[in-house]
Order: sequence, then structure tokens, then C-alpha cells
Amino acid sequence: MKRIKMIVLVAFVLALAFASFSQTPVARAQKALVIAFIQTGSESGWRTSFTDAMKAEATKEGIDLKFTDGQQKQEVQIAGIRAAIAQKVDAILLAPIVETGWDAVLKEAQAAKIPLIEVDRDVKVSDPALYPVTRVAADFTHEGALAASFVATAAAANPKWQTQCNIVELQGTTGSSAAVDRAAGFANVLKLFPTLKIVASQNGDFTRDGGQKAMEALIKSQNNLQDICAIWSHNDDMLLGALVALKAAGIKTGTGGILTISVDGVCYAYKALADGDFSANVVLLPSLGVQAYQAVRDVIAGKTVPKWTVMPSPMNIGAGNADKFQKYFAGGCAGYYQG
Ligand code: GYE
Repeated sequence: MKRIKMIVLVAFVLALAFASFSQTPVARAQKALVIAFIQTGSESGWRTSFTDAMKAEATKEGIDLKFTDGQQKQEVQIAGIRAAIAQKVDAILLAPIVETGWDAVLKEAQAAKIPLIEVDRDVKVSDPALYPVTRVAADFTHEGALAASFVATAAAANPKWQTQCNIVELQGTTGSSAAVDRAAGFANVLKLFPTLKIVASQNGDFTRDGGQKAMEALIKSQNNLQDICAIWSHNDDMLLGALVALKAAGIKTGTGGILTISVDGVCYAYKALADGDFSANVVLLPSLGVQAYQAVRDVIAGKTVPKWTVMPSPMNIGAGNADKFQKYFAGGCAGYYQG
């Protein structure tokens, strides 16, 4: 009897050992990375493409992505971060709507030892120790500088604007790093060109509707834009909205008209470039998923990560390049962005 008991016990121990030996690596490999992605909302075509790209890449990489739509409200984003902390996710990706007001919740994420990584816009913190572990984003200041360089070059080439180029500006969400940095980059370059001047700015909140309303106001306040040389818009959607107002007022932009430049490179912007309504465009890639998820893995693995992974922002010039842009909207802009 004792012997039988002994055999049963040995068999049981062996079975347990075999089970743990054969299952642990499998179980470990199957444990998906759980990442919370706290998005600003869905204000623009670029934003929607960015959300779609983050989700698609997560699926491809087997990541369990917990998505929060911030609905353009910082409180909703903060609540999303707190929920992610409570869920004990592996990491949090934040696209902050505005720069300030994050100190408390960043402290909470740090206390919970959950790495928080920025994608897209930036934050400003009162204590550098609170700054997110790393950031994956384009350089918005550079984008603004590129836009101003385009206006300076194009104005210099046109006898009408060589001596004076008055610019109107459509600004993105107040307090967002995308609006603040783009405005600063543009202003930096403008300082070098005394004949170039921003004569009026209007906020369009990065939306089409906002851009249209802002342009309607500018058309009224700026004498039907008669003395305006260029329109500088912090994103494509506002300029696309503005185009509705401009066309209704019979004001020509792009080829043979007021210069325009905006940032993003959504599908409809390529169409406007090809149609001669937009003059130029700075491209912002929405596909930040690969770099963002790699950053999460690196941080979790304890690797040293750069403070900022800068994504490229090339520029497209409309004139003479219509054929080159066809491929972007050949499908009818069904998915909005086809870049
Ligand atoms: O250009 C705009 C969006 O934060 C850089 O936000 C981003 C900007 C983008 O709504 O379309």
C-alpha cells in the first residue's frame, strides 16, 4: 500500500513538473502586452488615420490595445489615464490635447510604476522628473518653419508680393503643442523676412467647420482678403473648411491666387494640390504605431530610450506636380488618408 502511494506521488510530481516545463514558455509567449492609448479625439482626418493606424498595428503585433477617445476634453483623457492605472496596464500611450495640466496624473502613473509614453503632441511639466519616459512625434516647430520658408520663397518669386506679403493664420487648438510649436516655427522664420507679416489670426480648433467659420470672419475683417498674399493653416482640415468659404466668396487660392500652406497631407489635401486650390503642404505621417510600440517594448525591457524619436515631415509643392498626387485620391478618398 505504502509502495502504491509512493508511485502515485512520484507520478503526480512528475506530471506537475512536465506540465510546468511544457506550458510555462507557451503561456508566457501568449501573454499579450496590454497598452492603453489615450487619444485626443477625432477632430481631423489626420487624427482618424492616426487612430486607425495605431489600432491596425496593435492587431498586427498581437497587442491588447485599450483605446480611450478623449473627445477633445482633457478631463476625459485624465480619467482614461486613471482607468488605465487602475487596470494595471503594461504601459500608457498619451496624445495630450493641450500642453499643461498633466502633473498630477503623471505623478500617479509614476507611483504605479506604469511607463507613460507620448505619441504626437507634447506636454509641459513643472518638474522635469515628471516628463514622460519618451516621445514619438514629428517636430512641429520644424513644420512651421518649413511652411514659412515656402511662403517666403513663393512671395519672392511673385512681383506682386515681393515688397509686402501679408499673411492670415488659421490656428489649431489653443494650448496644444501642435498649434504652439507650429506658430513659433513659422514666426521664427518670419523674423528673417521683414516684408512678410501675419496681419490676422483666427482659431479654427483643427476642424473643418472651425476653419470655415474662421475664414468667413477673416474674409469680412480683411476686406475680402484683397491685400492678402498667403493663408497659413496649422492643419489641412481647417484649410479645407476655409476653401468652402473662399470659394463661396469667389476668392481664388493656389495657382494664380492667394498662396496657401497647411500641415498633415490628408487625401483631400492632395486633391486640392492637384486641383490647384492648395499651393503646398507639409506632410505629417499618421503611422506612429511601429515606433510607439517599439518604444514601449524597449522601456519595459529596461533599455535606454531617446527623449524623443523625431518622425520626418517632408513638404509637397502643388505647382507642376498634379500627376504625382493622383495616386493619393484615385480611390476617391474613401479612407480619407491614402498616403
Ligand atoms: O496636425 C491635426 C490634428 O497633433 C500634430 O492634430 C497633431 C495635429 C494634426 O488634429 O490635424
